[in-house]
Amino acid sequence: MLIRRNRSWEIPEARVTPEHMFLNRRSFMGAAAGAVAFSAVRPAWAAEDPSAKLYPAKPNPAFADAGRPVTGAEYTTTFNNYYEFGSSKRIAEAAEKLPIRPWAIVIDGEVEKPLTIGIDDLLAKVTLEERIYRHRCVEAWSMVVPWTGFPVKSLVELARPNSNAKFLRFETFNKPDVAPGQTDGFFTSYPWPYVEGITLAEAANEMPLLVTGAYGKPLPNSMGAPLRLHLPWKYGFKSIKGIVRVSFTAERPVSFWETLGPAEYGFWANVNPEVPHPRWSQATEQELGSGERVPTLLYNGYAEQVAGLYKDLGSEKLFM
Ligand SMILES: Nc1nc2c(c(=O)[nH]1)N[C@H]1C(S)=C(S)[C@@H](COP(=O)(O)O)O[C@H]1N2
Ligand SMILES: [Mo]
Repeated sequence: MLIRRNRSWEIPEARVTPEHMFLNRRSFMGAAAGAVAFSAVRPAWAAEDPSAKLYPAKPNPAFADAGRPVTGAEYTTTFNNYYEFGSSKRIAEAAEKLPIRPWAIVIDGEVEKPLTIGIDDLLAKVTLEERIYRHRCVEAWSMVVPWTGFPVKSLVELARPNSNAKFLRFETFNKPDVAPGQTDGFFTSYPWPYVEGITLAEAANEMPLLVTGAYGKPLPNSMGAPLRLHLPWKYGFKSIKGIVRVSFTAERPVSFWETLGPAEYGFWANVNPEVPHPRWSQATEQELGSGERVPTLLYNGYAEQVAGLYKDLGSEKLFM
């Protein structure tokens, strides 16, 4: 994402391609070429993962059809936003350097008892299911992915928040030794680690998913292994990857992109085709893979499931 805050924060043009220019046919073909490189790095994708036996998980029939065709894994696993590994979309190989075992997740803040739990112990306490969800990046590209994961609701039950808890704050790893984006020149000034947040009311909704797999296998590193969030009705930057900490808070968390560009990226970030980004329209989106341009839907098509969460919040900036 390109940030326009003030001169000193602007990314030099040579370092990042504005996303709407990036998404031409040629770059989609490039993604397919990237897939070849990806499988060379990890020949038996995820076969050696200790959680491999949990896959494929049972499909949840309520989310078996996203209304659009599933995007090929050769595209979605090699065309990514993961700034920890660089600002280009070709981070899959760099992301392979992130060790995903052992992997501990801290659950703390306004909870009865803070705890630290290993990813495989966490997986033993929840029930994995598959849900096919649309994903709409704020940069106006989109994809459809069969995710495997468990409802955020299950994590809330496990954490037992106290009555002060109003928000969930998610945090990504901070590992400059393996993440070039956290090491390299310009980007070291970014407010690492990547942080995102949702309200406790949003967390109680059926839609938010903590994702551990995709396409019937453990999640590849490029997509945020071993644990990422997916919020299909919000712009993609809310769907934080590489989670190491979930804190229950009384105060609204300030996210990574909100810190960098508060005029462009807000807390709510619900998808709305009628509310343009300050620098481009959000009316349509380009499908990863097919390259087709399709209309963007209110709440990314999930209004029935989530619109009720916002009925008393009319004064908030719900769509940025
Ligand atoms: N930690 C972290 N999480 C992140 C990002 C990131 O740069 N770092 N990018 C976000 C953005 S802008 C999008 S669109 C999605 C992309 O997910 P994908 O690469 O699996 O398609 O991840 C989100 N989660
Ligand atoms: Mo995004």
